[in-house]
Amino acid sequence: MKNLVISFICFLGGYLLVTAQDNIIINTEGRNTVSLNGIWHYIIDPYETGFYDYRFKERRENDAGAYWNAPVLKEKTDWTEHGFKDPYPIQVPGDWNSQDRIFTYYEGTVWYQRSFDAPKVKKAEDVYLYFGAVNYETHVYLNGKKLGMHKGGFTPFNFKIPKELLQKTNNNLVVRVNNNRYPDEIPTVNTDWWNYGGITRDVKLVILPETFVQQYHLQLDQKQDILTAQKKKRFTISGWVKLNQLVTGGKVSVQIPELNIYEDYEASGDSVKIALQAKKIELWDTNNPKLYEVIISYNTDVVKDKIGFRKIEVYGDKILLNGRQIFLRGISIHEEIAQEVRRAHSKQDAVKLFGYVKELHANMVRLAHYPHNEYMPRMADSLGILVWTEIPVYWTIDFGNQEVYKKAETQLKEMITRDCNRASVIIWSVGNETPVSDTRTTFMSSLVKEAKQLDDTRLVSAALEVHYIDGVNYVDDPLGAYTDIVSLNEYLGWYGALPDACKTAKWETKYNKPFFISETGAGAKGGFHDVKEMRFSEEFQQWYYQEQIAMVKNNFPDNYTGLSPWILMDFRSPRRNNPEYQEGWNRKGLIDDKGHKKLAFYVLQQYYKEIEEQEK
Ligand code: GCB
Repeated sequence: MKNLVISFICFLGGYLLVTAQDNIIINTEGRNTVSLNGIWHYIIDPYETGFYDYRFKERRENDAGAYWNAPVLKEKTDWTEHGFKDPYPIQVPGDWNSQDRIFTYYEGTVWYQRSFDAPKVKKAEDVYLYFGAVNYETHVYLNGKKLGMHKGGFTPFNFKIPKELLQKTNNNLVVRVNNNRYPDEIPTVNTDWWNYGGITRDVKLVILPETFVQQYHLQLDQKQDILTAQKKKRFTISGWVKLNQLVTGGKVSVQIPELNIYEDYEASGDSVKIALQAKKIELWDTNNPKLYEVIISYNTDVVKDKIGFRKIEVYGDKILLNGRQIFLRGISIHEEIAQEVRRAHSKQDAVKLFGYVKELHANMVRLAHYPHNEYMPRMADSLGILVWTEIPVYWTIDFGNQEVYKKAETQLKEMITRDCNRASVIIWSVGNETPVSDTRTTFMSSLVKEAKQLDDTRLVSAALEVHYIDGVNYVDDPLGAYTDIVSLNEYLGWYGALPDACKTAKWETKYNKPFFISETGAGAKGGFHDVKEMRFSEEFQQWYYQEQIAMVKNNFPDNYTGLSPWILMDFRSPRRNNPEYQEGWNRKGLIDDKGHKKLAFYVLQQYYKEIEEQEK
């Protein structure tokens, strides 16, 4: 037994234990929960009347006009100007835009309400209220009291419900959601995707002992040489377990029964450093996504997870998975079910999206441009699909603003905290197509450093842009000096030239690092056929993919390590208003909004099959 006792304020081999998002409860699926999904009620509140009084001052907690307070009407003469009732039902989880025509273009405040009965708890247990994600700003009230607020549309958050606040029955839960866009938020005002508002992911009560295992990070130790570990049959799994509060004793234990690991640690402070030895580990790989049951406990609190162990690293200009060079056959995905014009949020949605990914013979997905729901990386874990996941630092963020940096950093920490045990996640991306300037490079490189400090078991990247210099497509963005992989979005043949420009294009990168195409794509309206020169025809898109693939095969730098074309499916975008071909959709999907596969799908599929064959 090892007794590694550490205080809660120190760094652990590169892991920063104290973060702004220290209170996120991870792996809620492995917990005792009560779902609050289902039908809620809503009020659309464009003037924010429920929040501000007639002088536009924030309402006091007990103000009867505040929408978090349920109206109490005793006499006939009593009156109210708000209330949550049928016929104003809204489905949670779910974006509001897709639920009723009155919401289609709505951006602003919507109040959500539902009531619930207290779950059965033991005396020494607490109830937490957990949200998978709400876009964008959320204020949460229970029985007239504010539990807290959160900003950021794609990451989880939770609040402890004070014991004295929880009633046996009929607890009145009210959530104010606002999805207005602001220049100093993340993302900012301008995006090429739909700003779906609402409680877009699962909501649940999580029942936990007073002291519980809140977060943990267990991965193969990045410092060990994986081939030596395999040869010598000596692997180290390292990381940490964090409790929700400071303790002065008690036992943290980590068990991986299949590996015969049963280790106890004496707890002190709120964190324990973990180092486990194993003789033989079946490594998690794309063709063998082995997951082990891991049981972590503190005294009576027990949480189970399924974790894969693998090593991802960069060696020169190659990416190695478990010491073996890999080529990323990727595809970019937005969190959307195009056929239903809505955000994706469920396990079934993940099954659907990954079904297409598998059909394409891809081994990697870029989850663009924000952290997707947790079902996605979990499913990727079980299918052996590698994942790039990203924070919505997109285009022209207010890079000079420290407050904005803090918001980006918070989202980065929340993303890493939630997904740091997913073997499939190999790349944290700190942003997309940010315009080069010193201020921006300071901002972005600080995020890269932060990501590395929080987690050294993955690679860090960002999607960069290309510059044309003397007839050469040159990737020299100074941010490339900081990232592990130099990733590039390029649209040669769509924006600017025609696809056959690929034949003579010259490509160079300043960096001797893996060179990855994080985006390439062309628009086509599904079912529209014409000659290949006709923009928006399926034939044009097919031609584009043929030329791009020929280019990367024959005419690309040697450090080319893969691609994640733009994009699996057509997706909604307010920026795409060609009345014939787009109608509010970005049409670069390989699959259209009816689920119909366009010709280009098969071109990419063929390329991926060929690579797969060669790798056998
Ligand atoms: C890009 C962006 C992506 C857009 C895409 C496009 O470079 O990263 O968000 O949707 O181009 O279709 O132009």
